[in-house]
Amino acid sequence: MSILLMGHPNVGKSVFFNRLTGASVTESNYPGTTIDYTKGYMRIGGKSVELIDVPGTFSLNPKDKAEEVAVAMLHESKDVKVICVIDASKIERGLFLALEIIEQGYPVVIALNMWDVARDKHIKINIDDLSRILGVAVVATTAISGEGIKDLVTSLDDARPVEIDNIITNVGGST
Ligand SMILES: Nc1nc2c(ncn2[C@@H]2O[C@H](COP(=O)(O)OP(=O)(O)OP(=O)(O)O)[C@@H](O)[C@H]2O)c(=O)[nH]1
Ligand SMILES: [Mg+2]
Repeated sequence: MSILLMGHPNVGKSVFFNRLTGASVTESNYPGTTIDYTKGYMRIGGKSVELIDVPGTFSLNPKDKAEEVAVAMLHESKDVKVICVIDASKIERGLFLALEIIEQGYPVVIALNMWDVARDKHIKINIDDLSRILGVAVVATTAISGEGIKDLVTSLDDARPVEIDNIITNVGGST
């Protein structure tokens, strides 16, 4: 199994990666490109699992080479779970990507990162509602301080594919 760190550019994916991985980290070129990515190992429940710091992408509809690599890495990985890192202070932009990844059937957990920034800006996000509607774990994180990282890792265990129809039903409210 591999865990992919995915999200927009500059949301904190590499800070997560550095916190989660140990010593044996390798940087590689994606085959046939000049795009770099980093791979290492993290521990989940005593097991060592591959973690990949995927190049930043705004959507699964690639607009440049780095985004093409990000999407290819997602599609080529077998038995994968995705940590979708979102800038909590610009949440609606990041949610679009998270929904795309969920819609393609990948098990996802969402890190609402930059939680310190969102807090300073008095941005209010109802995490429980968001998690209930999407059917995935949503964890507030501040990657630079480590806040929320442990909960995020714990939540990976239970990550499962979600039917997009269920999300649509949840958004519409119960009838
Ligand atoms: N305030 C705050 N800053 C953060 C947090 N997480 C990351 N940063 C900072 O945000 C900047 C971007 O972090 P990176 O980890 O490089 O972001 P990235 O998603 O890997 O960016 P790309 O590799 O360019 O896609 C750095 O200056 C980090 O120190 C956070 O939770 N709070
Ligand atoms: Mg990075």
